[in-house]
Amino acid sequence: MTRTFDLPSPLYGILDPAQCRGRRLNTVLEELLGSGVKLVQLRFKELASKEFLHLAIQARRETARTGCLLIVNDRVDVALASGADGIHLGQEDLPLAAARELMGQKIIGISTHDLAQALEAERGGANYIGVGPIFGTHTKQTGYEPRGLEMLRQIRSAVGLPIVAIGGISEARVREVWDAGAHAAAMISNLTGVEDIQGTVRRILAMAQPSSTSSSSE
Ligand code: TZP
Ligand code: MG
Repeated sequence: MTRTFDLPSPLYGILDPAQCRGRRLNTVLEELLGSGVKLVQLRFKELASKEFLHLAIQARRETARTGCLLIVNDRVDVALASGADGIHLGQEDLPLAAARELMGQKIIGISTHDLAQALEAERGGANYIGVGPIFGTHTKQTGYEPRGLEMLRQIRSAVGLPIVAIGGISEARVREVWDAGAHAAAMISNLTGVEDIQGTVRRILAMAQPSSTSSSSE
């Protein structure tokens, strides 16, 4: 299948109000953007639609200023109404084919937890896949045991789509997931929940080697 999209960055920042240590979402987003994050997802599980859209429109404005891609979790309606670049969907969310009808050429990312799901997402025309949880995490009750780096390697060798590893990834372990084949590492608590967000982002981006990011060498 022809690849339609390359991730713009080896770091995928996910903004979840429950993981921001009580800091304002706009403040955390500013810190992410100010330190060079080029791929951000809004993951607002508990927010009313009106508030979600309001924040997504603000985030759209800010991300557009810095050339950062904006992905909305779960809510195709909010993604479209805010002008976001794409949507991220789990296995229980709107099916990929239905989302594609609505999203047109915009980015669709699909969470996957094993090789079969990863291949199905590729066949269905996803633009990238999330793979996880790689390590143990307290941020989400995933219902899955940590998948580990071996599954990441297996999926990387079988699937041509850009791969985003997720689940328990910290600054100390980010290199492991890149080395195992992830084009980007998605981070929530160890990114927006740390004291020094900007320093953390800068160190992670500095660690990224061109050969481990996206498909520039493929
Ligand atoms: N999907 C699989 S694990 C996870 C999601 C949304 C949570 C990852 O959060 P953290 O804090 O980076 O472990
Ligand atoms: Mg979901």
